Parts: sequence; structure tokens; C-alpha cells
Amino acid sequence: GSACRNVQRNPSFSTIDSDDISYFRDVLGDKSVIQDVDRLSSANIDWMHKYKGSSQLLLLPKDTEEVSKILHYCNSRKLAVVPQGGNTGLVGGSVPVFDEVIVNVGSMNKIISLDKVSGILKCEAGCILENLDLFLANEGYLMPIDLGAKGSCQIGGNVSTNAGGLHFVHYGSLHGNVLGLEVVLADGTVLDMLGSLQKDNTGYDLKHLFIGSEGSLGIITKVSILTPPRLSSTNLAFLACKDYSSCQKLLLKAKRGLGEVLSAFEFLDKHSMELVLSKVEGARNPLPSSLHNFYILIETTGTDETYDRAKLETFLVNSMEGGLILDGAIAQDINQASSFWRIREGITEALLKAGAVYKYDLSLPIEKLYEIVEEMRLRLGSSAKVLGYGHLGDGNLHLNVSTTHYDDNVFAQIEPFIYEWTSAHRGSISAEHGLGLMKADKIHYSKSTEIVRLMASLKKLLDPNGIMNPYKVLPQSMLQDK
Ligand code: FAD
Ligand code: 2HG
Ligand code: ZN
Repeated sequence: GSACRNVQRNPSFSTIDSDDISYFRDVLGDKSVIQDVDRLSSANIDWMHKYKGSSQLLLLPKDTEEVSKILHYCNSRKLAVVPQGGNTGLVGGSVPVFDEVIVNVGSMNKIISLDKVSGILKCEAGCILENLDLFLANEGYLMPIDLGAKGSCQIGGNVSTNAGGLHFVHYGSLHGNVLGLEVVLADGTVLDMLGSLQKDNTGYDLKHLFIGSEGSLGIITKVSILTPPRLSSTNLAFLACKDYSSCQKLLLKAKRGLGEVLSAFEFLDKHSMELVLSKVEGARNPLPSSLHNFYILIETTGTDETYDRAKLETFLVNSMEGGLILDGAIAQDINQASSFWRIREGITEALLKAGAVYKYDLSLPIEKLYEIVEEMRLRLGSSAKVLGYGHLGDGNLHLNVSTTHYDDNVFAQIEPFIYEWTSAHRGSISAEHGLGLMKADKIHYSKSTEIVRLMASLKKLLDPNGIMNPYKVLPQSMLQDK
């Protein structure tokens, strides 16, 4: 990609020497100090194969104390650090830019406790999201966050990116669901904020600083999260709309008509459908009779199978009669439901297989949300495919431009136009993926100078040597002394 071309290695950082390796071996044990070339090469490159570092060292701490020792040591030696979880991040935040030490808490994957009355789960940050959800399924609870990368992303990574996902419209943000965190700061200080209270107004609620901080302020080692009860009845409909205006009307109608049972409202356009069908193995169009301009997935979650199903069916019949939807299907069993989800969740993978991808993750006012996709299509003409999809229920558009090969001319047509457009409509240039390396110097499109300055002061306060995930999140020019 082109995003990392302008970054210079911070000359105040040291490079690893043999004494460092000996120290880490002493503290962590040989097996947790990885210098193996193959292991390192996959840890150096991101999920999209777009961002690539050259780290020589991957550390796998087994507990908070080891994390603390690692950071205390790295801070005193001025060794830069990248916290890495499942490495599924989409903004180049989870891989080194140069030779930063990679720290992955994946071995810290124990469930600490589940309060069976409140549903409050405490676990280590390296737990894989899907494993947590499988554990909770047995206990009658569910994770309040769900996303396509659930099989490899870690809860610590989810919290660090403040990931949104497919159920955000129902369960809301991790800023609401996360009740507590344990965090290790750059100098090794352990902050125990692992409360499990739903209400606690004693001073500043510092855990929020770390939710969405993308590893730039410390390493999250434990998480306490409020999990909702797993309800017995889930239904999923896959619908077709003729235009974007119908999608918006359908959203409003779903909020009013389905109310408390609405648990997902996702959309994809025709171009996304075409790409998924051509690139993702086993993907089948649930509405195969013809190709439509827009598709909507509506999921409901409730307590009464008969009532919930009837409610959804009535909603669909009404919407069909009113012309809001052209066609639709309700999943008849769990396999069909997962094949519907496969279409929506498979788009990211389809884009990866299609070649080069220019990925944007925007929050925009709902009525403007698809306009940018159409404008982008006009700008790029036949030189690229422009896909629009995302979490319509949350006003979150995933705009992706796909070309067979990376092309500077295409890139120049996209940026800065897309950021300027978003800024002009008071949108956000990162709805849920974060800024990472890709957008560290783009933050001003969504945040004022005063706010970015305060963020930089907080960063300097918590991490004076700037060792935590350097070159990411904030513009380098605001952090490094000139
Ligand atoms: P990584 O990718 O390893 O890291 C992400 C960031 O968090 C990095 O900046 C890293 O330094 C930091 N980090 C990781 N662990 C820690 C820790 N313990 N302490 C401090 N910092 C840490 N995102 C969404 O919001 N919604 C989606 O629907 C969604 N769907 C996705 C679907 C696919 C197929 C893929 C590949 C990605 C998707 N993502 C989505 C993006 C991504 O943000 C999430 O997958 C996930 O939250 C990242 O978790 P991870 O463990 O892989 O973190
Ligand atoms: C999703 O919602 C993810 O599917 C990934 O956030 C979006 O690939 C993308 O742009
Ligand atoms: Zn998303």
C-alpha cells in the first residue's frame, strides 16, 4: 500500500541486541521468545498483506507480571513495542512498521469467572472471541460483539480497536459493555481497573481511554465484560431492495415494527454480492432468481419462537406489499442462516482474493451514506470496482475499492477526496476499524486541533518514550520532538 511511505524510523529507539534476548529468555522462558523466521514472517505482515514490518522478535507472555516485566524493560531500553492479538486488524495497526518487538498475549487465554446471575465475564485478554462465545453458549449467555474474524481475533484486540461488528445495533458499543480492564502501561505499571460493577462514578473512568486506543497507551491483559442472556429464538431474513432510499425506509420500519427483537440490520450492494459470489467458495445467493441493487440482512433475537417468527413474517409481508422489498427469504434452519451470513461476512475475504484493495470505514449521516459510493464510482469509472456495504443500522459504511493491482492513479482519485467528503459531512473517517498506520496522519479530518493536541498530551503522559505502537493512531509529527 501507499500509506506507510512517509514514515521514518524514530531514531531515539534502540535496536535489539543479544543481552536483550538473554533477558527475555530469563524472564519468559525459551519457548516464549520467538526468533523463528517463519513465525516472525507471519507476525510481520497484516491480514490484508498490505503492511509489512521487519521485527526480529516475538514475545509470548503467560501472565500480567511477564507483560509488566517486558514493558518495563523495553521502556528503560527504549525498545519500541507492537501489541498484537489475532492480527486481523484492517488499518495496519497490528504489525510492526520497522523492527518493533511484537508482544502477543495469546497464551493468556484463561476464563477467570462468570457470574451466572449478572452475566459478567472476566477473562484474560488473549481469549479468542469465538471461544468465549462457545463457553458462554453453555452457560446461557452470549458475547455482545460478533464479527467475521471471530475465529482468530482476541478479546484484547477487540477492546483495543473498540470493534463494532454485526450486533452493535442491538447490544451497543464496547464502551458500554466493557465493565473493567487490567492494563499494563509502557513503564510496566499494572493498572487494576478490573471492576465488575455496572455503576461506578468514582472519578474519571480511565478504562475508556484504553478502549479503542489501538495499543498506543498500554497492553490490555484482562477484560471484564457484561454479557447478555442468550435468547432462544433467532431469525434471519435476506431481502432485496431496488434502491438506497428503500433501504433507509426499511431501516426505519424495522426499528419501529420489530422494535426490541431487532438484533442486526446489515446491507450490501449489487457489486458486493457479485464479488462474493465469484470469489468465496460455497457462497450462494439466497435470492437467486435475479440480481438486485441492494440486499439487507435483518436478524431478530427474542424469547418466543412462534411470536418472533410471526412478527418477522408480518413485517416482511407488509414491506413486500408496500414495495419496500422486491424479494426475500427467511432462513429455515441454522445452516441456511449461516449461508446467509456467509454472503455478508465473506465480502472482506472476496476483496482480498480479488487483488488490491483500498479500504474505507466511514460513519456518515444515513441519508448521505450511499452518495459517496456513487460519487466514487463516477470518479473511478471502469478503472476499479467500488463496493458499498456495512452496518446500515449504525450509519457505518464500508466503502472498498478493488483493482487487480495496486495503482497510484486510482489511489490519487480516492484520497484525499474521500476524507474531505467525509469531513465536509461531519462523518468519521474511522467508524470501527481504528486509525492504525493507515490513518494516523488523517485524524484531523475527524478531530479538531485542540482535541488531537490533548490526545498527544495524554499519550506523552502515559508513554513518555513513545514506545507503545509507534507511528500509529496520532500523527508522528505531534509526538516526536523536533
Ligand atoms: P489485532 O489485529 O492483532 O490488533 C488490532 C489493534 O489492537 C492493533 O493496534 C494492536 O496493537 C492492538 N492490540 C491487540 N491486542 C492488544 C492488547 N491485548 N492490548 C493492547 N493493544 C492490543 N472490525 C470491526 O470493528 N467490525 C467488524 O465487523 C469487523 N469484521 C472483520 C472481519 C474480518 C474478516 C477481518 C479480517 C477483520 C474484521 N474487523 C472488524 C477488524 C478488526 O478490528 C477486528 O477483527 C478485531 O477487533 C481485531 O482483533 P485482533 O485480536 O485481531 O487484533
Ligand atoms: C465488516 O463489517 C468488517 O465486514 C470488514 O468490518 C469491513 O472489509 C471491510 O471493509
Ligand atoms: Zn464492519
